[in-house]
Amino acid sequence: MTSPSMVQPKFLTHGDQLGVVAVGFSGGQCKPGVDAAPSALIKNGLLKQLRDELDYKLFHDDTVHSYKELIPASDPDYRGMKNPLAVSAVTRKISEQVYSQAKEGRCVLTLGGDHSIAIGTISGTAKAIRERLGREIAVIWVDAHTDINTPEASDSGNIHGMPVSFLSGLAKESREDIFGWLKEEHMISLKKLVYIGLRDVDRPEKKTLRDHGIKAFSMHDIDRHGIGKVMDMALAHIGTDTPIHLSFDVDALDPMWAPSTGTPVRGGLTLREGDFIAECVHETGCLIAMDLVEVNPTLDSGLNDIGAHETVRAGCSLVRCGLGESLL
Ligand SMILES: [Mn+2]
Repeated sequence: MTSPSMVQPKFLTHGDQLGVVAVGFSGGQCKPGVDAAPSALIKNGLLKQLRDELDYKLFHDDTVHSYKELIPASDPDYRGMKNPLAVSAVTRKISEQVYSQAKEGRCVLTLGGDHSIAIGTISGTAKAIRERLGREIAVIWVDAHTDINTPEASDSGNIHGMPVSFLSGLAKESREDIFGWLKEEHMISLKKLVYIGLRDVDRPEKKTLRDHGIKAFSMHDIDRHGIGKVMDMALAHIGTDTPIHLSFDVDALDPMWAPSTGTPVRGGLTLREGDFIAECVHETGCLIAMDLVEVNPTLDSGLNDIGAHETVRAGCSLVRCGLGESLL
């Protein structure tokens, strides 16, 4: 049983409203199937639960967007990036979709899709909150990876490993059709970024974390302090007076709980630790948007789709916790 949240949202004018953007896009990496996640999550009852159990009024166009019309016939590598035109065009469109929901003063849930889509979601909320409240947003990035590679530093060229570098201005590009559309109003500050759950960080990314003093809690920190203390420290870093965008990559969870994802890494969060992170962010009253990404229901550990089903269930649970479900 669940009941509507008692938490008063600090930065939303319509706490009972939820904008939903369903993004069936997988072009930020090479494995097909992550585009099937929104439908799988919705089929598993997620939106119905948010409406019927958590009492949200949903603002959703009842469409899982594939953005086919934005994908060019030819999309050669550029600065080592794969599908640069497609990912840029799609994330630009997502940015507008999320912005148009966030500017109404409602919370925005985006169901991905691979993590490249965060270029769209976070730029959209950053712009809307600047316009509405004159504030910068904080980002809590829950992930096994930092996704902060620059195009030149990336081994794979997959843009789902680069969103934070474009959002923060670490990676720059003047071509309008390859992320040059990202302007000051879309950007975030590395000072207001917090990572949780890290355990597979590339060498150049480690240097970036150190050079910029980025707040990051790896699995080592969670082992040392416990997730309760880590959340206290993470939220203390952001402060109680800052709107929070929660970008949750399901691969932060251990593959035991979420095996069906493109880049699983052992030694991750339990489902309860993941839910706890989302619950804590909700309790702040500062949440203005949440992404759930990298659920890939077509990748499975083998036994009768159990892995895919469990991953979808885990994703639904994370979202419900972020949006106010509590155990008691
Ligand atoms: Mn990620």
